[in-house]
Amino acid sequence: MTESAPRLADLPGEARAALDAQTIELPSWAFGNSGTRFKVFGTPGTPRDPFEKIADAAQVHAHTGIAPRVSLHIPWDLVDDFDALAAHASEHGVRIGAINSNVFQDDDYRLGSLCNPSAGVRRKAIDHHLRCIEVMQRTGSRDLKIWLADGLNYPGQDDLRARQDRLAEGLAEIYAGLGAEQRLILEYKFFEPAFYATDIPDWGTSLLHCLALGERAKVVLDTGHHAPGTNIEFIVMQLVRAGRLGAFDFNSRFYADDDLMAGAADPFQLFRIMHEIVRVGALDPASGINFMLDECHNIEDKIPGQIRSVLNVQEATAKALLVDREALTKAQAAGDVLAANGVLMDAYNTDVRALLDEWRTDRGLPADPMRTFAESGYLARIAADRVGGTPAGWGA
Ligand code: LRH
Ligand code: MN
Ligand code: MN
Repeated sequence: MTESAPRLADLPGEARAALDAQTIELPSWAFGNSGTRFKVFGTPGTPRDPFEKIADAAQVHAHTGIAPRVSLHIPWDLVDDFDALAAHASEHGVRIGAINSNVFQDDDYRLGSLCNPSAGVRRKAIDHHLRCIEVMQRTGSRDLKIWLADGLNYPGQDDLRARQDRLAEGLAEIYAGLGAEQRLILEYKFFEPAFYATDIPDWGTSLLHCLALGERAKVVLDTGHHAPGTNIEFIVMQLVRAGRLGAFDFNSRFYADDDLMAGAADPFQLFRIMHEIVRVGALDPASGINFMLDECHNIEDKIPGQIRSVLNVQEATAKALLVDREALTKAQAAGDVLAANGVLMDAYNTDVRALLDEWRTDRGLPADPMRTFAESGYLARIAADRVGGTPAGWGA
């Protein structure tokens, strides 16, 4: 059945409220230069420091109205004065979100960080996390986000089990350093940079460590961190069910951890994920799930790349909010396979763009954020203004 595109007024009040409550957090590193191991293509006007990254991120929020926070990565975003950075964010209408600890770029971490066989290197990695917690106090951040590049390239290289024990010990010390309102969110990834065994390869391992740590330890699901064909919405459902889904890192992938714009490779998957979220009302910030992007824009302009990603997540959400839950439950209870599937597909195939244009104009935002940003001249302005200094890059 084809129906004309719904308008905002067609959304039930509850769905409208859910849409209004949605926020998406942007990664500071998406605004710096990035690339592959073959080439990093620079963009004129690339931010030279975290202050400029935040100014760019604020453009995304100004045009979409749903991206009010920026995650930092430490030490990539190390500054002398984090109070000043937080104040700068608020002057630009955004605030600082999760603090990502980076323990994968020093030579010391060749054999890992929290899992390293050397007690001295483990100490250094733990201390770095404790310093990240100090940054969180300054910036008012709730989440300490941990992703470790720890792993092995060859069987026998180190003891798999001993590494888990070291990991548990290190995480416990970090968790104990958190403030009462702060959380530790632990990301998994099945491979890369290690190729034989990763120390936190999957949601089960992350969840086991979180369960051992305590209530304020939750799992981060990065949509690019699974083997091809993995049913990600199943993992979402299971973690939400356990009350342990702390955050998403949204991005798209065709092959490995491609970090492309969310919703670009597989918008249907994004819809299925958002359906599991909407189904249990977990879009509400009170549910404690931080919806973040984790992306790199290797060849496209970064700010519009982030705008497009945010819009894609919002579109998938609006479609999930349009699922006729009553009809779905009825079809499922009757064992009507095709009708149940049809209910989901009807929602997915609905064009929600006009509805969301209306949602924006209602709030005094541009109906077409991509166009309005392109016409704003901001990119030309930063290209002219930001001369001199070193452009920030992934890993800089
Ligand atoms: C690892 C990862 C993790 C890092 C980010 C830069 O692949 O997804 O979240 O912090 O990339
Ligand atoms: Mn990630
Ligand atoms: Mn990743």
